[in-house]
This record gives sequence, C-alpha cells and structure tokens, in this order.
Amino acid sequence: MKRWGGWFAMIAVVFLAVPAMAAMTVKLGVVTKPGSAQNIAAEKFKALVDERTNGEVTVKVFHSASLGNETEILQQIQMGTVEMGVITSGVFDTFDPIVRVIDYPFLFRDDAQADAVLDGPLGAEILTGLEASGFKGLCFSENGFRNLTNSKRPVRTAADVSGLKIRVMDSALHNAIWQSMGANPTPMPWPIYTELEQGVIDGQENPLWVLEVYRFHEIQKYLTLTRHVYSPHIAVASLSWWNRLAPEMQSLLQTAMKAAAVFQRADNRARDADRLRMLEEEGMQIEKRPDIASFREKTDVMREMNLYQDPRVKSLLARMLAATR
Ligand code: EAX
Repeated sequence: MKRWGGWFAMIAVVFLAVPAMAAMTVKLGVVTKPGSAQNIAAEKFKALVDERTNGEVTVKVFHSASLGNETEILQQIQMGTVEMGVITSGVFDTFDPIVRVIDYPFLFRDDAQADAVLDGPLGAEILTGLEASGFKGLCFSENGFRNLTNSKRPVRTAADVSGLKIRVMDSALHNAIWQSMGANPTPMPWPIYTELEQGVIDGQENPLWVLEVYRFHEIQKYLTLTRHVYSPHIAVASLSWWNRLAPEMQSLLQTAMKAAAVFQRADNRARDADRLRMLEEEGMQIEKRPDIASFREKTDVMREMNLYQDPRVKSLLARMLAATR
C-alpha cells in the first residue's frame, strides 16, 4: 500500500508540473520571406513554443504574403481568423494612430535608446493602447533603422530628395514624412521589387537586411544611411482569441515571444556591418554621412501637424520626445 501511495504521488507531481494543455495550432502571419527579420522572430517563437509545450502547441508560420499584405493580415487578426502576426509598426497607422509616436522621424538616437523606451513604460502604454483596436500587443522585435535607396542619384542632403518618387508603407505618417522632405511619396504594400525594377518608383526606404534579403542592390544604385525612422515589428495576437486562453498559456506565449524578440534584435544588429560591406562590394554607392540636420529641419515641424493632434497621441509624443532628448 505504501509503495502504491508513492507511485500515485509521483504521477500527481508530473501532472501538476505540466499544466494541462489541449493540442492547438496557432496561425502566425508575416508578409516577408524566410530569412527576413519578421520570419526569424516567428521561427524562433515557433521553436520555443514547441519546446515549452512539449509539442502540444504548433505555431504555423504563414510567410511571403500568403495571408495577404500587412494590412490584410492585421484585418484577419482583428477578426480572429488568424491568431498572431509579426507586423511592421508603420502599417498599424490606419488601425491606431498611436503608433505614429514610434515612427516619428529622428526620434531614437540608437538601438540602446530604442530598446530602453520600447521595452519600458512608454512601450507598454503603446502595446496596451492597441487593445482598443482588437490587438493584444505582445512585444517589439525589430525591422531596424530605415535608410533611403534610389536609382536616380546620390542623396546627401534633403534637397537631393526633391521630386524623387519614393514608395512608402500604407501610413499617413510615412507619406507625410516624405512629403515634408519634398519627395513624391507613393503608398504601396509590400513587396515592391517589380515596381522598383520597372521604374514605377525611383526609391524606397528600409533597413539594411531588406536590401540583402530582397537583393535590392541589383536594382537600386544609391543608398543613403538616413536612419530617419526606427521601425520595430510589433508582435500581436487577436485580442478575442487571447482572452479565451488560460492565464498559463498566455504567459507561456508572451514569454516565448519576448525571448524570440530579444534573440532576433541581437541577430539583426550583429549582421549589419557585413551587409554594408556586401552592398558596397556589389556596387551600391553608399552615402554614409548624409547631412542629417538638413533632413531634420524639414521634419521637425511634423509634431505640430494634424497627424499628432489626437490628445492621446499628442500626450504620448511629448513624453517620447522628452525620453529621447
Ligand atoms: O519589413 O513594407 C515595408 O517597408 C516593411 O518595412 C517591409 O515589409 C520589411
């Protein structure tokens, strides 16, 4: 009898240690292809969830726009037909103008400052704010600092941008940034290789990994390290789905996504120097020290624009500017 008691106790311990979990498949959408920043975070998350749930929860990553562009993925997450996504902050603009405070031009000085703010209380306020639009904001991974490329001419000062046809994300803010700089912005969802190749647009702006993964050096001659916007990816879940999960599952997913984001940021940053070398070797002409003051002069007025007049957005922008000065 004593011996059986011992066995029961052991079995009970095993069951209590692993929270009861029903098998579940989670659809996660990213617009870009394997090797992209979004996909690296998504694949890491998938591996961690698999490991931490002993294979009970399967994350199925839909990449390369197989669920549509980023706006369409967000709509499906809102509706709950897709559970999760790792999505560029800029395109949240049409869902919630609060993200405009992150993409404010020349806000962040460097990676460390971006991490400190986004992983701190101001970042948490933005993530919580997304709940009003039906998204559970989990954390920020990174796209990175955005740089301008074009096929027409070297760009060193804001004046050189004048009249260039620049593709921008579907975002009122990003459109306004390039208008302020005197360019001719054209909103267009990702991907944009064909439009660049055929000359429908002269240029685009994105972090260095994008140039490498999408081989833009083949079709864009000039790169300027403008670093005009620090662009995170926001990992989100469908709020209605999230609210139905057990608290243990919520915390498992939240912790795994945070670990994936920490991994992906470091991975992305570690590879930038090599990317720059590769792009130069491949024949891109790179302006490494553009006249940033000339660009800032054009965009500093933007905080007064209508884009930032919603009281909630205005208040947060003021605090973001104070935290980054
Ligand atoms: O994440 O649409 C964009 O410019 C994004 O930055 C792109 O999907 C890379």
